[in-house]
Amino acid sequence: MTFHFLIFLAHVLEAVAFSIPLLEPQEASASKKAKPCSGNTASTRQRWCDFNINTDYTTVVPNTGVTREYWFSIDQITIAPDGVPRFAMAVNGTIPGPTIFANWGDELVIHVTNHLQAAKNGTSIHWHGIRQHYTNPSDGVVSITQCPTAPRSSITYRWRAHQYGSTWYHSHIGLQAWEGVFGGIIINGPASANYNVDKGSLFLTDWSHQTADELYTYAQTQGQPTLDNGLINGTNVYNSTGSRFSMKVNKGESYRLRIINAAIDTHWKFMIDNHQLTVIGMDLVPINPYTTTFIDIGMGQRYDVIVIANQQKVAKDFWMRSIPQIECSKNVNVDNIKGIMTYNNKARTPTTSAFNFTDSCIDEDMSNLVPIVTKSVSSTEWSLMEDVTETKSNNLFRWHLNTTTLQANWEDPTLQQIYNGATTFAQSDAVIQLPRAKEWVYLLINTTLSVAHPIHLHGHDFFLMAQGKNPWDGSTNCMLNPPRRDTAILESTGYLLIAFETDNPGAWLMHCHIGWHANEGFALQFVERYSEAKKLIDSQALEENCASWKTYDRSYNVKQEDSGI
Ligand SMILES: *[C@@H]1O[C@H](CO)[C@@H](O)[C@H](O)[C@H]1NC(C)=O
Ligand SMILES: *[C@@H]1O[C@H](CO)[C@@H](O)[C@H](O)[C@H]1NC(C)=O
Ligand SMILES: *[C@@H]1O[C@H](CO)[C@@H](O)[C@H](O)[C@H]1NC(C)=O
Ligand SMILES: *[C@@H]1O[C@H](CO)[C@@H](O)[C@H](O)[C@H]1NC(C)=O
Ligand SMILES: *[C@@H]1O[C@H](CO)[C@@H](O)[C@H](O)[C@H]1NC(C)=O
Ligand SMILES: *[C@@H]1O[C@H](CO)[C@@H](O)[C@H](O)[C@H]1NC(C)=O
Ligand SMILES: *[C@@H]1O[C@H](CO)[C@@H](O)[C@H](O)[C@H]1NC(C)=O
Ligand SMILES: [Cu+2]
Repeated sequence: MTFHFLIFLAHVLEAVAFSIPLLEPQEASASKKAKPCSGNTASTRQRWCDFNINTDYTTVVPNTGVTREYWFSIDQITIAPDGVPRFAMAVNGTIPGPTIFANWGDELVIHVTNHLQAAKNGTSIHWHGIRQHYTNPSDGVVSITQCPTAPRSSITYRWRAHQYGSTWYHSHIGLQAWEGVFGGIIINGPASANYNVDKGSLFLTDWSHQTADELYTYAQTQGQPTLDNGLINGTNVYNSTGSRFSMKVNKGESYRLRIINAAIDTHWKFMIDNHQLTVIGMDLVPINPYTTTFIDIGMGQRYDVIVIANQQKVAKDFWMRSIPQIECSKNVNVDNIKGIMTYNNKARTPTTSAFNFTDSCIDEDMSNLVPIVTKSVSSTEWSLMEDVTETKSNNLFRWHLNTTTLQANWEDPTLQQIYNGATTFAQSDAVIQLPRAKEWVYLLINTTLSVAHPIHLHGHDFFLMAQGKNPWDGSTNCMLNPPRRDTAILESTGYLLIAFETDNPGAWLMHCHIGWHANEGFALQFVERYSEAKKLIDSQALEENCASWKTYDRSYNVKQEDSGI
């Protein structure tokens, strides 16, 4: 109770300070004349116009008055990122797709047109990590917030950049994200340390010469397939073909890299030989900077790092290494997923050595991940426990949370069911209802199996309360300012305790970000504040998109062969 009162007080204070409180959507869009904002400079990164790195972005958002509109075409292509040609799917023909750039507070409108008619694939785009505060219908997850968007049809997503930092968008149907349908999102705002140059997104992906859809049969029957290769920002070498990613730096300058793990089933350690990395953010949460020789990055996670080019006396060319951790990843090109950071104009083959590391699939140390904007967790109103198991039925692997494996229907998304007034959901929809506002949910996930899983929650940054190997002794992080993010690792034979507040009505998926596992049912959904969620639905847009999919499906008889997400 005391806690709720404090939160209320904080809102009022901020409203006085900035006159732009963000409590409910009506107030968020209540327009005040927008001022042009010049952002910050290399030596004032903590500032952002009238705001700064300490501004609580969960309650305050700059009113920029700017709407950024993008048009995406989802295409089928042949591509040879490592010299070996392959069929792929991509946004506007490139892997990664075009980057979305915005400023903190901008409105985004993105129109997506499906051109996957030959593959007969529906599509959707999910804006990973974007809070979608009161815009759940734009979350872009088939079977949950929409039907698949049919070939030759379009869909429009609208959301506001309430957070800032680095993230990505990707398809959220079947394995399409890992056929190449993804790209970066950069939302400019303050940063917790200074740097000279923003180098943009740096995607770490695994890659195979067969498509993910082709490998899925093996994944379902035999388990984890061995992948051929990995790419750094969409390129690498394989058997002396292809070309390496290279990045030019000038001595004495500092560079920001926005590192994203977009792999289907690879946990990376990332490092640049001889250079320290200063980590300034995880997912979309700015943190107190800390320095390390490498980062552990799980699927779906992001780290913002600053590299200072101060090793020119050691060499002119350095390896950038993306190293699959063999405890949980299988790759035939483990030692050669590399790019080059060069102080020259043209990169030459480096002779530098890697920092020492121990192979493992774990998160960065929790004690290093201290958010700048301090937030506290309250004691729980909802304690949920989910154990993770795997079974074979009809000879195919399925993942279960508390014995439930998600099997949702493309043509009957949760939001449609809610709009139609459904009060109960099928067991196979794996719904947990959270009917009341401003309550705290604690969710413990644990497993006896020796497989690690990156757990991703939509619509919220959760608080990381406990994480490690079984048995859990019951202790948790301090309630004051634990790490906050949208994806965290459930270690093999381990546990993960996360907490979040019911502050965002909608149908929100929580799932493992390993592509195979999500397809095999490792997911559940929270229906948060049902009656308010219902009011957010644009039934005409939802129904038109579903109608065009159903018409397409009747003509082409498309088979749904996965969990539906
Ligand atoms: C993507 O392609 C579409 C259609 O060809 C084009 O209109 C649009 O400008 C492109 N978008 C970007 C961000 O490159
Ligand atoms: C997309 O097309 C591929 C290749 O035709 C197919 O294997 C896959 O199942 C389709 N995926 C979806 C989500 O329809
Ligand atoms: C990676 O590719 C994206 C998209 O093409 C580009 O915006 C970005 O600058 C590249 N990253 C680096 C570090 O070069
Ligand atoms: C790679 O090169 C080796 C040695 O030249 C050759 O045996 C092998 O077949 C090649 N692999 C592929 C996939 O091209
Ligand atoms: C890695 O460890 C070995 C053995 O302890 C040591 O000789 C070597 O210098 C270390 N390498 C680096 C880059 O720290
Ligand atoms: C999961 O199962 C456990 C053990 O049966 C039970 O205590 C718990 O409430 C279940 N969790 C949910 C979210 O249903
Ligand atoms: C998960 O944790 C709970 C609470 O500590 C414990 O009772 C349960 O046995 C654990 N389950 C697994 C699969 O480790
Ligand atoms: Cu998993």
